[in-house]
Amino acid sequence: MADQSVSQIFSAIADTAPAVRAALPGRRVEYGGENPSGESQLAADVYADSLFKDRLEQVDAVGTYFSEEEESAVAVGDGSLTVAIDPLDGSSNLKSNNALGTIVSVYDEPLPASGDSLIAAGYVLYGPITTMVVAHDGVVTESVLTDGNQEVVKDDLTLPSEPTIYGFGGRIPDWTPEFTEYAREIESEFKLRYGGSMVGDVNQVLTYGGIFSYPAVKSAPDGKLRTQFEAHPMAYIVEAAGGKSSDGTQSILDRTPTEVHERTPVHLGNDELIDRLESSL
Ligand code: AFP
Repeated sequence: MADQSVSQIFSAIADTAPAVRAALPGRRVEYGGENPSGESQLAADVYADSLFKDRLEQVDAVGTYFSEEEESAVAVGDGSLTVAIDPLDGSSNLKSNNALGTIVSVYDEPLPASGDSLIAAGYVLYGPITTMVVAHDGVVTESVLTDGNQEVVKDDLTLPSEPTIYGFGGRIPDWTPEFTEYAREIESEFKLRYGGSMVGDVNQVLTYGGIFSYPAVKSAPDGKLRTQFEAHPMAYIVEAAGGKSSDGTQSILDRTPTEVHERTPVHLGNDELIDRLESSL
């Protein structure tokens, strides 16, 4: 039953993603509003949110839709599942025409909820091609999405065992001394890949092996990224692909936020690099 529900949810995401992508060129302008995290919204953020909500409303298993762009949950049906979504993550990349994505979490509890309540998570990457990565039951699959078509290209995606890249967010002067020291070591061993969109940056880690961090910074001790909408789902995916996640001390999936738009430091990647990070912080 859960398998069928998860597959219906991600079919709905795959069906909607081409329309979201097609709408981007005309929606690079500011919408005039702010999301609940205080960030200004682009017309594309608001439009993507409405497209996903309308489509997920048609999936029987979904009872609640909770978007990063909205203050509170929206009841969309009688189903027992909650879909949390960041409809357009990295939307500031739209101005410079760089990668962006959609992040989707499927919880079997109302939010705020612990990462243990996730039953699936996935993302769409709007890169040169549109791909969708979905984690469920410990298996990660990658598909290529073209209009109306979903072609699985990897049916058991795992993190490469020899990591080669890293991507760290936040301004270097804002990093803590402990994270700065860790970063200096990592910089001497691996190649920098950072694009400012979590989906694009984590996708690179899944492709090449390595580590993505958006650490606690002096001005924002809880980091920048949202637990329910960004950190939990990406941690779920990376752990299902054989890697590790950490908020600096524990798996991100062990975190239960007290409010839905709460933030957390995020570290995702190969086991050895996350272990080293936790002993450095
Ligand atoms: P936007 O959606 O405002 O572009 O933010 C994207 C994001 O939440 C996440 O996708 C990135 O990893 C992170 O912020 C990038 O933050 P910096 O701009 O500080 O590098």
